[in-house]
Amino acid sequence: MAQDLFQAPDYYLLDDLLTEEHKLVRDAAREWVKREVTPIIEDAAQDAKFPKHLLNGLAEIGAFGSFIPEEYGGAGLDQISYGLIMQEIERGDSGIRSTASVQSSLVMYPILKYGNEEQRQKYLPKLASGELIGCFGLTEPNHGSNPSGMETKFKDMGDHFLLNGAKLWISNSPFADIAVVWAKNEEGRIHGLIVERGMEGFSTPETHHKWSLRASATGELIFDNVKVPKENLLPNKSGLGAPLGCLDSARYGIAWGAIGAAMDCYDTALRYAKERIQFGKPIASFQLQQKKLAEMITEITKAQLLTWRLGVLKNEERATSAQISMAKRNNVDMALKIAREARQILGAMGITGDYSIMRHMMNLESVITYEGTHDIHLLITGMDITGISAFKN
Ligand code: TGC
Ligand code: FAD
Repeated sequence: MAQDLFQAPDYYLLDDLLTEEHKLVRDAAREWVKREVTPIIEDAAQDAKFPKHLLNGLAEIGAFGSFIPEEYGGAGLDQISYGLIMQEIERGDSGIRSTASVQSSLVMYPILKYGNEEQRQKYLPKLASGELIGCFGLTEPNHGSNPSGMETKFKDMGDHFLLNGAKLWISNSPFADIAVVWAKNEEGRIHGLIVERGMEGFSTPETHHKWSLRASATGELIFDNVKVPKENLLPNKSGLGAPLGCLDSARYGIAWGAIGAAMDCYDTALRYAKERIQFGKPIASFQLQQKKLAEMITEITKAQLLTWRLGVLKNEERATSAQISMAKRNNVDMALKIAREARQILGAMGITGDYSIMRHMMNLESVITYEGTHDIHLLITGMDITGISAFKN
């Protein structure tokens, strides 16, 4: 991998909208990515290995539960700081951001919001420090976009619950210590349960041969008559709205993260275009290449503005699920298109691991699929503006 010369584009002087704390948090994450992620990420992706040694550093920069109150070990930061951390980590790699956003939004968030005090005290400080790593099990082999149809179920056995079923495509599952699992009770109501590694009948086989998110470990969660203690049920919210509420937090982080991947592709392509000589001139002097670069910085700037505003609304607890959905869809689509164009600017060099672009491009194929596919998010906006659900008969 070439030296990390990243310079973040800020065409509309958006730094002026950030507080000193935002900039400190963002710059610490940026430096950490340059120092720890860039030098190893290409090999990790080529070898399809999650670089576990990064977990401590992620905890140190506040990437695990930045918005979780300090009394539970979190950093107690606002939503814009959370977004900026996700942006910087995904500038390095979407898979590393996945680990951080799953831990923060899909494991710590439900324990904070839907758990009781005992559960918060037991799990949150250890999740914040990285002593425990979590995963989130919603998707099943037969139920991806429509989680309401889930088949994983649990039965009340008096002194414990008996859990049966399977989850697929679960980030961090192969090494996670705990899983927040969504399952139906005997009445068909969805609840969250904390399942711990080591419980009999619980296994987490890894999913291999991915061309995307290769530096992230993805796997299954299999429950074969797992005895889950009753105190592991998240008591404060049930129904599909409970897991979907966690997705709001994660989708928000992804909206920021995708900007990071796009910024890296743009910055790499701009530098390359100014240095690469063809026909006796830098390729940056050709109008077609300038058009590509001009469109990229325009789209990045629009996404930055959209997402900053969303962060303000989120801080004020006024952001709607539909607004978050729009930002996730727009920004990931924008980043994927930029990755494809940037790859072309680098010609043949763009397909190598000497540059980050092809890795970002392949990663973004997962990012545009998980946390709700691009199409599902279009339909969420459609439902919001028409009042008619395309999902219901
Ligand atoms: P619908 O009838 O619309 O809603 C059911 C209940 O949920 C409420 N609700 C929400 N609540 C909070 N936040 C949201 N975003 C919500 N959206 C809906 C809704 O008000 C209702 O509440 P109530 O009280 O009336 O029961 O549900 P539906 O079955 O029609 O489905 C709607 C749809 C398709 C939008 C939803 O199922 C959906 O978003 N599907 C996409 C599935 C998805 O995103 N899966 C992600 C899995 S996790 C993941 O990918 C992690 S990757 C992590 C990484 O590596 O970074
Ligand atoms: P499907 O739902 O089968 O969709 C297939 C296609 O049909 C898509 O193009 C979709 O847009 C389209 N489609 C579906 N329904 C409609 C409709 N009503 N109208 C129009 N088009 C429709 N899940 C977790 O629970 N936890 C995780 O940690 C997690 N991590 C993941 C990591 C990776 C690397 C990946 C790739 C996925 C991960 N997922 C995770 C799963 C992810 O959330 C699902 O893949 C996603 O929700 C889509 O489900 P699906 O793949 O089953 O596609």
